[in-house]
Amino acid sequence: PVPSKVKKREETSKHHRNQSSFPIYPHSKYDYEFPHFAQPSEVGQFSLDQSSFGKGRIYNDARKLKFYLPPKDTRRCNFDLGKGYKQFIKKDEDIKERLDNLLKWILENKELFPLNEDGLIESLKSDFVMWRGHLTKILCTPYIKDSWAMAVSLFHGTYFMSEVETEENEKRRKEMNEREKEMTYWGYKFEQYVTSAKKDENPNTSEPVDNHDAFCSVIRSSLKKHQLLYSGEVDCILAESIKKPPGNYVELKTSREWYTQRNEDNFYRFKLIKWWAQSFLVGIPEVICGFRDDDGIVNRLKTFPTFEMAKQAKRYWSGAVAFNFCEQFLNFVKEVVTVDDAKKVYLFERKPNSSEVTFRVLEDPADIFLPDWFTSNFTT
Ligand code: 0WD
Ligand code: CA
Repeated sequence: PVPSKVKKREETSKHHRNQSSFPIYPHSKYDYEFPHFAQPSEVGQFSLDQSSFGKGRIYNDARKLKFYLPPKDTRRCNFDLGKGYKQFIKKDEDIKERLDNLLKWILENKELFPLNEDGLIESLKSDFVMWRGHLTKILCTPYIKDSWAMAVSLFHGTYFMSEVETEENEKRRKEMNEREKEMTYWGYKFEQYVTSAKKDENPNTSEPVDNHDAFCSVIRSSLKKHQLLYSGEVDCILAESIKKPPGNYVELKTSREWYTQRNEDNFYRFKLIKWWAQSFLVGIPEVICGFRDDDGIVNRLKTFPTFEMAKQAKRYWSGAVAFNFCEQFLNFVKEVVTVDDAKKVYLFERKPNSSEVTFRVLEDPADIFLPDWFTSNFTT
């Protein structure tokens, strides 16, 4: 018979070491005390426009940050989100940006990191580097059945994570009909109705919407022992606030008006968790939603304070489960990804509705996402 001590160790290791899959369920596995998550702190800002894509440049400043300028009566707005759709200057989503703009920010801000005599970066002093949106997806995994795939490379002691579009998501994107395409415009048009480049100027809804334009905040935080460096796109800032970023940032959303109790329940169940995770990660205190009808007309705005969302949706999801799942998943990534080599790419995949995250090594050089122009700035 196997001595009980040995058996016990084997059972524990089965769940923690050298496994090719990581479990998502049951929730009870992750239902314990909320893990320590450090107050997100802003360490940089950058802006993007049409010229930032591909080999283009970023602006190491907040030139694309807009001011939040709500209408006088937030219960009767009458915003037509379809206005100007024909003039939409739309990003080509077939071009994959991966981490490029964030890597450009790192190189433009080398002095924030320890350098050697030749000005080469010794270390990023972070375990993980990624977009905020990647962490949002990981956090929501226990409650949202959508597929995702994250590529990971370990380089100079940092795990870089870059999302890869899944087959299902690509299919959904490519098979959008004309109305669905127009609906993706609505969210950007809403931003234009309530923001302005100058705090003393009214929103201008006559100019074309260009979704290449973006303002990104770069954040440092930590989740238990994992140090995190990530960047997220921020919609606007409160003009009159005594708070400093990210405490004065505002996230804008649109959502279909609630016509039935079921509409409202589904909103709290499936949508609010995404909004909560996204804004909580950056420390954005409020999300302002424009409720629209099926013709794309917004009639009212509603503010959702980030710190109340988890309470409001307590019957549907737990922030502790989301964060404990994420913390353990990052442990799993560190166990699996062991070779420090920018050209070695591991893929972590969550298939639609699947109860596990699996991994494999990608062998196609086209999947390498840390470019030579980036890695050549590090000590050897
Ligand atoms: O897979 C991603 N999420 C990637 C995003 C891969 C590579 C690059 N990016 C870019 C985004 O375009 C954005 O400029 O990184 C920047 C920041 O991303 P994030 O803040 O981490 O992304 P996320 O939190 O998912 O989205 C923030 C906003 C969205 O606002 P809503 O209210 O819908 O959550 O960024 C925009 C969008 O306005 N956005 C995009 N816009 C165009 N194409 C995209 C996209 N693929 N993803 C996010
Ligand atoms: Ca938004």
